Amino acid sequence: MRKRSLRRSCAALAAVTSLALAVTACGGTTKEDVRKEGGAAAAAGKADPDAETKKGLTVGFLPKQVNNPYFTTADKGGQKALEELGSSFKEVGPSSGTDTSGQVSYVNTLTQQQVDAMAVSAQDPGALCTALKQAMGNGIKVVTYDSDTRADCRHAFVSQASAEDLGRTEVQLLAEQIGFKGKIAILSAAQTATNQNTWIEFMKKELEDPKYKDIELVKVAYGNDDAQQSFQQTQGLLQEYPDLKGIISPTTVGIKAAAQYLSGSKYKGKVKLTGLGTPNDMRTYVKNGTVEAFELWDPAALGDLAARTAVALASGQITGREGETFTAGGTEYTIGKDGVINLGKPTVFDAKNIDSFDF
Ligand code: RAM
Repeated sequence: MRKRSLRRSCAALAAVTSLALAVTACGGTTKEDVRKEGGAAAAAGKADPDAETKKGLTVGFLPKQVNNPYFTTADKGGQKALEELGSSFKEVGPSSGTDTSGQVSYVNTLTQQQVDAMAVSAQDPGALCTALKQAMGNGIKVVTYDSDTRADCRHAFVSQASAEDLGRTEVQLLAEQIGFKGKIAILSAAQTATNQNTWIEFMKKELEDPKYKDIELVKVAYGNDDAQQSFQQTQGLLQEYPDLKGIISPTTVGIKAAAQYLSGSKYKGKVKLTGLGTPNDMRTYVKNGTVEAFELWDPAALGDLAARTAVALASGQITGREGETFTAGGTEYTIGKDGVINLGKPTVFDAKNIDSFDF
């Protein structure tokens, strides 16, 4: 109780003074320390790797979109981990992948409910920052997973895989399928999505290699993680570029809708499609010859690691600083630059292995 009321008075102080001043008064960290040591992690004090894992915590999950099967699977992974650790799970979130103000309201709701930690997949790198900083000012640990915010707006980011690997390998997959020649397009999610935009930057970097000199990226379209819009955007791409050779869709909603469009059109098997999809969504299209290969990580494992990271932060075992280590589900993870924790390597799915996966 005392801790809660201290938190509240510190939060109130943060509201009337500058946050940095309030942090100094409440936690002994100066603005200068925060700047030097890397933002949110520095403000969180010192890690004690031997601290006991706390039980009875509440962790709120806030995905980009609640009615997206990818997040349903991811967040179930988080729920299972929290149950195992003796803590509670809750989930809130918008139904549209482009509702940043909705996400802000949900952050504020979780803060008002005084959760111990929140795991957020951000629709936009900056839009949630004020709300997340207020949450952190109230002692709430903030983990981003799947799609990051700016590094100073959270304690740690649980990343599905190296963003560079993901971006580059999607180009490599498509280039092989189209014989390193022809026009290609990208069908992305929301225009502001941190994760997709980072991957697209790396796709463009990969395309700078002279071996791709005969490939031309003609357009990046946005389907907003909405099935209908993604379907229509695919149709639009083929209308605008009838000689298109391939599409990369780095979103589970986008790739499924694009596959659906292609498989019912004269472009089936001719226009190649790859990107990030779930095996269960894509099985039909691999089997009917629309799609050769695509990739993804295990979304449930991502949610699991996000939950365990949130609990490690709330238990004081880590603060999010580079070099700190913690054990999650029997594996040791080291926090990298800017508080990034990598889940591992993605899997490439094709006709040979797709039936061994069920998610
Ligand atoms: C969609 C979302 C999510 C992304 C996956 C690949 O479900 O945009 O953020 O990680 O696709």
